Amino acid sequence: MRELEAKFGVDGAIEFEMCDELVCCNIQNDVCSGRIFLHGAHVSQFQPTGKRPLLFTSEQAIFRDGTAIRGGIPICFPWFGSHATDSSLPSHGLVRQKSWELKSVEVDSRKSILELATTTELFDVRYMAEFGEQLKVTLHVSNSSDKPQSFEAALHSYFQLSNVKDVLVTGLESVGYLDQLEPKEHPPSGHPIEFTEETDRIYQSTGNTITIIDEGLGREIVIEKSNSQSTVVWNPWIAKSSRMSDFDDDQWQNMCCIETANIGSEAIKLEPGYAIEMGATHSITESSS
Ligand code: TA6
Repeated sequence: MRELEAKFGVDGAIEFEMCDELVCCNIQNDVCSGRIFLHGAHVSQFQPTGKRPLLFTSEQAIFRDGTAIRGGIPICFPWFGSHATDSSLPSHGLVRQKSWELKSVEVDSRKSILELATTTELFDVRYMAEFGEQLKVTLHVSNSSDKPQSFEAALHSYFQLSNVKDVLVTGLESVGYLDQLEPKEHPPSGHPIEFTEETDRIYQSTGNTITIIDEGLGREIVIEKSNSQSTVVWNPWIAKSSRMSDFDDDQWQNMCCIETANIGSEAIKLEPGYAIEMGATHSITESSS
């Protein structure tokens, strides 16, 4: 950690500490604070100055090698969900449980930009996290092999809510979806999403901006995607929460995931040496009331 502090540390702006077994970087500037782990390049906190935290991180989250952090923004890559052919491989890919290398830090009074990198057998991966008035995260994937390669990716963002039963999610009213729990394809619902049970949906062919309307906290969370054609909406509800050891039984009430992704039929195929970026800009608008 001393090497990180010497190379990247900025007193009061970029500081490193251990969280259990993992190294995290605490970010502070005039407009926000945040936290990112080298483990999984995992953003776990973002809070605009004077506003409530944007992201949900489980109070039971585990911070150690080989375990994905429950909450924040896990990076799912190069596959989403279970591996297509090898059930022994981890859910949601390899990189959220890897230690990434911090490549660069750029700070000024209103913006802190960190770039991290990792590799897999077939890809070079970079991740830019920009902590400012908004939280902007960008995944850059390049095919480092000598053959065309396909991958899935998702920024599996967990958002802090007053109560999931009281929020509305707009932006997907006109998009059909696969209900992963059935599984069954559904036509567009024609209305905002309300959570009344375990919800695990994949919306395809949509780059739409998503808004979480949370009257309980008097705010809206806006997720503007870039280069993403899939959106996953998830809440574990009661039964699944009770089966998650790194998640309190009742915490399902205070979160939902809106995931910026390219998965399934929207998986990305890259020619050798080619690259693509996918990202999301997250912002909070406080209701005028
Ligand atoms: O994105 C929704 C989902 O695929 C759910 O099916 C649920 O498994 C969730 O991700 C969390 O997965 P994880 O491997 O982080 O427990």
